[in-house]
Amino acid sequence: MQEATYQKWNAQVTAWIDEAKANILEHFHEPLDVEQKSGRRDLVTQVDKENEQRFVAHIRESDPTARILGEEGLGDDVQDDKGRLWIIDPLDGTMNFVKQRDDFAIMLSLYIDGVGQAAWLCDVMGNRLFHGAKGLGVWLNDAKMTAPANLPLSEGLAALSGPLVTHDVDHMQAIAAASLGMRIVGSAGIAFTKVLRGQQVCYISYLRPWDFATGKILAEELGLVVSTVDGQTPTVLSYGVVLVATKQAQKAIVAMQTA
Ligand code: 2AM
Ligand code: CA
Ligand code: CA
Ligand code: CA
Repeated sequence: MQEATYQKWNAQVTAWIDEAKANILEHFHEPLDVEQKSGRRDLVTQVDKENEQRFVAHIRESDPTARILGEEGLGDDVQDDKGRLWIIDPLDGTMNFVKQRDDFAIMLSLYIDGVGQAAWLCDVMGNRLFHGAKGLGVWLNDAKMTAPANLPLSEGLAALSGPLVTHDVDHMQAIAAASLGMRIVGSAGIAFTKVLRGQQVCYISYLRPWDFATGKILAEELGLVVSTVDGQTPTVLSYGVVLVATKQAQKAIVAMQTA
């Protein structure tokens, strides 16, 4: 993406995110309107829906020919990745928001013909906005980020998802044992930020497009790898067990699937 185009989008999307943050903070000390989706651990609140509705309205106005894939279904019915596609997770880590009022994120990204162009990932309570564009680099707020060290799995912390570890899916317990320690944060967005910053060498979870599309653009721009747990390239419309990792950690994790 051209730098001038990115700067234009960055100014707009940052303003949309500030509005979403303000909406979250308005509801912060009140009981939330919480509904279950697929089960008691899969929640949605009015804040998720209000944020998505506002993002969709802003995108419709600023980028009228684009399609929108939003978790709460207020965008379009997207079945392919052709053309301009915005992918939105209006509140990532809803369980954390409901139970902790901490460790949740807002994620938006723009893809064109399946290729990631620009991404915004906001750690709301940490006041950290990770943003960047293909070919231009990644910023944490106003500071340009440098690529994290390419550490092996054995020399770093591994972020895994609770259900995958509990049921030992895809050798998760062996991966945890091979690392320096396991961490579980409960938000895909926040987990991605820790790998971007070099605090953790991998994050592995069962993810849907809006959970990884934004982090993927930022991670790849910093020399990290995003793949399925068996080493395939996920498309922005795929879902399954997806990882973000240093190159060395990714190799070790993929090798453990066939060992
Ligand atoms: P969400 O909060 O936006 O739904 C931990 O639950 C992480 O996995 C969160 O980032 C959450 O995103 C995501 N996730 C993906 N599918 C989920 C599901 N079916 N139930 C709960 N969380 C899910
Ligand atoms: Ca959800
Ligand atoms: Ca999510
Ligand atoms: Ca969400």
